[in-house]
Amino acid sequence: MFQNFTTEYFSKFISSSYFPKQKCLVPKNKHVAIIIPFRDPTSTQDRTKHLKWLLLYTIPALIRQNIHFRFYVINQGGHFRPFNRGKLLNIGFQEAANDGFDCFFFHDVDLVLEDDRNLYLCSRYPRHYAAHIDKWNYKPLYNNVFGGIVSFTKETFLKLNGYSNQYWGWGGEDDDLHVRLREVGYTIIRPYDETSKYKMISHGSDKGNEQNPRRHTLLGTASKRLGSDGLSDLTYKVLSKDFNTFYLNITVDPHYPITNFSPPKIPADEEKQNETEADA
Ligand SMILES: [Mn+2]
Repeated sequence: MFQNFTTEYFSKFISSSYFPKQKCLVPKNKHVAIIIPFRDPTSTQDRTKHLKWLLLYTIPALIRQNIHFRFYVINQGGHFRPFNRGKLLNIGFQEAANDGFDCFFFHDVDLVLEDDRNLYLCSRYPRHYAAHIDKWNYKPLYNNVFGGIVSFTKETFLKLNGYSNQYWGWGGEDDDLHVRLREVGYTIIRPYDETSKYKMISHGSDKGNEQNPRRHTLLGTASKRLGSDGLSDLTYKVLSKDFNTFYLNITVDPHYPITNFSPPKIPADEEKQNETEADA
């Protein structure tokens, strides 16, 4: 899988971060944390393969861009609950900010950049990177689409109070973030079309990440929740932290609220564990 990496590349990754040799030309926001929300419920390890492909293509590109970076893979552990992309990204932000990173990419595992000129850097404005994807003919799926990959400086992400923590299951958290963006006074900025192109690794829908039936209702109150729902009320438990050669793997329990509404269906054998989880 990693046959393209030379020994020199490996030796650069001893602390699972890459530090450029040359003095970086970018004066600030040069410590880039790439945060990947993750869980692999497939028997065929599909999501794990996606992660390897992503790293295989993206790491050499970032090295060529002379960027100091680290991949944070935030793996949803604990009881098998609906996936919560937004909350995992908040957790990744928190962990990476604690480690001193000041530029954050919130990055899906199945999007691979096509062009080295697509620089992984933060500007003072939040940017949406994943508007031009092969699957959608390299056109934004809708006007205000803000999913897939976005970049933020620490200051800006804090202003938005991060993502909402309340979207359990597929959908809505990215549009909620866009509402926050507008509330704070930003508009969507995208890198130049020609270079910011992505391939999406094709996949089916994941078990435990079924469409969240509450997402439209939640979206209706997005601006009201900005101050109270996000980084400010984020709770989670780190279950394990493993420094792999190419990324930091953090497995977390994202504290699924036991008093929750009607969640998307969970397989029956997982349902039995419900009563033990009162630590939310
Ligand atoms: Mn996908």
